[in-house]
Amino acid sequence: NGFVPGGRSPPSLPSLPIIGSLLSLGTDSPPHIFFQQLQKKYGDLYSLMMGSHKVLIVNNHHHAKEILIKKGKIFAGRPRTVTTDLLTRDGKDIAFADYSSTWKFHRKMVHGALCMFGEGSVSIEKIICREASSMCDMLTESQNSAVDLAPELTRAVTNVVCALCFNSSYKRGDAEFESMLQYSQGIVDTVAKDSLVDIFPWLQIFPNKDLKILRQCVSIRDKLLQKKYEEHKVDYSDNVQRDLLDALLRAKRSSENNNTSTHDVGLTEDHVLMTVGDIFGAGVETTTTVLKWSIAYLVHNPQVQRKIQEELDNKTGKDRHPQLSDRGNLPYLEATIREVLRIQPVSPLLIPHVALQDSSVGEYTVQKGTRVIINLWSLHHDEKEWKNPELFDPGRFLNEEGDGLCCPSASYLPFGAGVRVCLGEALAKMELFLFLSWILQRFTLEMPTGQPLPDLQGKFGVVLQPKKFKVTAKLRADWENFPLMQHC
Ligand code: HEM
Ligand code: PLO
Repeated sequence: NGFVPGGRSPPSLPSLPIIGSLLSLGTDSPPHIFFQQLQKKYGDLYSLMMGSHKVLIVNNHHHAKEILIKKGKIFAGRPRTVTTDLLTRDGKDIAFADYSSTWKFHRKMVHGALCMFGEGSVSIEKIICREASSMCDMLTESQNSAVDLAPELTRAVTNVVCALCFNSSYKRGDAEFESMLQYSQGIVDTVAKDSLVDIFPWLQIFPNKDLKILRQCVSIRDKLLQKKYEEHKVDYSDNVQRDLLDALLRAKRSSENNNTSTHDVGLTEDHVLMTVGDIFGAGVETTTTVLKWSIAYLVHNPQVQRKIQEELDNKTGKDRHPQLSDRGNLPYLEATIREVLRIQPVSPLLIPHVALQDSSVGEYTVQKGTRVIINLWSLHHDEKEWKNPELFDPGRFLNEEGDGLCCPSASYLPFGAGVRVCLGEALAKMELFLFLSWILQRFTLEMPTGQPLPDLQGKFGVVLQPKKFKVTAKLRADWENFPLMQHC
């Protein structure tokens, strides 16, 4: 298991509860930057105490890969925290569930259901294109005025994942969608903060206000999930599988009938609800965040936008919409997506891992129960690995000829790696490619006159979100007379 008897412990910060309070009270630096700065003093692998927990902070890719890949199973645990327990009914989901046979079963099932969609009659590609088309119509309507694209981007992304999870979609202005926007933001703002800051009731480090917001938001989310669940139960049939919820219902039924393969994983109604809640939540918040960051960087870098448009004009042309089979022909757009995921990783500290047994990292011993935080921000901004890491430069992902993709450094893990790797990587990449190519084929995104450029400092939370900003979408020359609504 890699345990080195008598080995050394990693450098440790003085055990100060102050670290916890520094993080919670928001020093000038958010946690991922603060942990990156601590490297100067303690090296790139160090430990610290957060309340009663020992936490190992990992800032380089060799150690990160040793943990996630080579010793993936040893470090596959998740900590239990008050906030994630509230969100997931004590870890009955995938992302915040500890390593167990139920977790393994859920992962396999969801993975299977996501793969199956690629082949079904209503393919994921068709669903994404339908949403991209409706989003482009909206952009045409609000042309030349300053708009916050976030709600429409979120609706488009939500509808893709809604089709996958619940076989349904939301129209503009739908009340249920509006309430989803609100509760989801409330959850993103408050959940999992306590995996960094232990709750010391006596110090009031974790604000009770946050817990109150989280409770309210989770309760609204739960009502929505319950409603979808009841609706599905009514017209469920063993013979048709409409979506992920049907797949989960089927698995639950066969586990109840003591079917050999599933009876020991104990699928309860809570498990079904929490797992579909995970995929719905992850499906919406991550992809939307990356689209918002992409737009922020595109308006900061009009030359990048022009280059993507040139590539689109040359390779896809103007008489048809982009499709997934164009992906190989549009390396500059792919490189731009990779660069956005590098410079603003959605999940800058991943989700904390836990050592399930005594083990080691590099030359250091790690005790069972240690929490491990992989600082993806440090990996993606490592000066030894990336030239001018703070510079937004999609070109770094292109080969010398500029006509193919390359990966200039191994210090790049936007979706994590190993047994806990992101389940939605393929889906997210399809969505990012199609939404961005559809928008940029027709529109140029610009700053409204007199408005400041978007702030490129992210808001730290369970996902690293950009602050709100408005842009104008201008139809490109030749598109004014193009017949609208050519669905793919
Ligand atoms: C986990 C990134 C989109 C579902 C993760 C992790 C990262 C990540 C870094 C944590 C890995 C770890 O803790 O080691 C991203 C990025 C996305 C994205 C950058 C978009 C660009 C999605 C989508 C879905 C999804 C669209 C759902 C369809 C999940 C799930 C987990 C996860 C279920 C938990 C896996 C586990 O703990 O076993 N993702 N994700 N993600 N992601 Fe994603
Ligand atoms: C987003 C808000 C939702 O209301 C609930 C939810 C469920 C799953 C979470 C997701 C939130 C945030 C992003 C997470 C995802 C599981 C995996 C993903 C943490 C909290 C990432 C990026 O790791």
